[in-house]
Formats: sequence, structure tokens, C-alpha cells
Amino acid sequence: MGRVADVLAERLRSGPLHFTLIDPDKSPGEKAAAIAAGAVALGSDAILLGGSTGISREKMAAAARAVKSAVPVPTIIFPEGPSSITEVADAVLFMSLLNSRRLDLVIRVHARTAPLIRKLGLETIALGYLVIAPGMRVGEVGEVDVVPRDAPEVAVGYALAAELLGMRMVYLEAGSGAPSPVPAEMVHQVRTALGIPLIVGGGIRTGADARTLLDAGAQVLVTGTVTEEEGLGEGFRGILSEVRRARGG
Ligand code: 1GP
Repeated sequence: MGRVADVLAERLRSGPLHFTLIDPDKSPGEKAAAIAAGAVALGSDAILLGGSTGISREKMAAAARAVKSAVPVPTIIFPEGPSSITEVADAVLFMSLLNSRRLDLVIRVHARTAPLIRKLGLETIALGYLVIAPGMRVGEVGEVDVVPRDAPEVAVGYALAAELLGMRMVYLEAGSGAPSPVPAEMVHQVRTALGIPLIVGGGIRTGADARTLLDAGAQVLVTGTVTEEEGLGEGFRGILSEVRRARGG
């Protein structure tokens, strides 16, 4: 595989993408690979490995190895800290939690981890990660000043700042398991202002959720809970069907 950033940029030229988030703590090794294989067969474009609890390097490496041998799409670490970084994956989302009050999550963990990442030769995708209300667990653990759902202009400011700082993507996150996804109006305003790809995740459970966000301009949808709770059932299939429709296929 070439550089993941280039693979994704190329695919984005023909329409929106879907990433499947798998937690190696809940779905270790071959179980992660089985979910990935089913998701990719339905059209998912990349596998994100991560979760909100501390995942050991060994567990992350085992999941990444199993997923990589099961599917041809990028396997990307969605880190909750430096302990899960492994060169077995194709890339890591090198993400700054933009609206956290914890300086370590904004930049200091990155400073501690950057030498290791460079040494491993692991590709990084610099990403501005912005948590929108309700924020769920990442909002609490990350000590986030969540962006209110009725304040799209605040999200636009952060997203543009991320772009101007040279980040490659912006991720609007309502929080895993959120009762509803990021508001469509916020997605629309951020997308209209932004020149880099916009990822949206948290609380996407149905095809209707996916369609609303894609119509608003989301370029990548991330889902995790829907497969953890329902497998590759109606919800997940509906979401992938909307992504394929938006790609014109
Ligand atoms: C969480 O945005 C992702 O970081 C996915 O959220 O688990 O609600 O799909 P869900």
C-alpha cells in the first residue's frame, strides 16, 4: 500500500468514505478481523483501531496484524494515548484534541510520542479533533469544553484554525454512543468554510443519520457502536448503502 494519506485523498476524489471503528479490547485479534472483513465487503474504506480505554501495544499489534491480513484497506490507529502505537498498523491519526482543557491532549503527549513514531517510521495523519456536545466519555475523560450544538460558528473557528495550522483533516466528534450525531447545520457550516476533508462521527446508527450528514457535506463517516451492538445488521448496512449512493454506486 502507498501512503495512507494519498490512498484516502485519491478515494475522496470520487465521493465520501466510511471508516469502521473497532475496539481491540472488545474485539481482539481475529474477531476484529472478522468485523473488518464484513465491513469492507459492504464498502467500508478503512479500519480504525481504538477505544476509550488503555489498549496495550500487544493487543493493538495483534488486532492490526489480523485486520491487515483480512482486508486490503488502510488499518489506522485511532489512539487514546501513546501506549497503543505500533508500526504494524499502516498509519496513526496524530490528533490534537482541540477543545480540551488538558494541555497533554492538545500537544504534550504528542511531544512525548513523536520521537517514537519517527523511529518506527509510522505514517501520521495530522488531524484536528473537535468534540461537540454531548461528547460522551471522550468529553469527560478529555476534560473538553464541548462545542454547544447550537454554536456552529465555534466549530467553524476551531476547524479553520486546524487547517491554518497545517492539519490534514478535521474530525467533528459527538462522542461514541451519542444519542444523536453532530447537527447537520454545524456540518454544513464547517464544510462550507473548510478546505481539508471533514470527518464526522459519534451517534450514527441508521441510513437516515448517514444521509443527513452526507447531504450536509460530511466527507468521511465513522461508526463504531452500531457494529459493536448489532454486528453487520440493518443499521450498518443502511449507513454503507447511503455512502455508496453518495459515491454514485
Ligand atoms: C467514536 O466517532 C466514533 O469515536 C464512533 O462513534 O461509536 O457512536 O459510532 P459511535
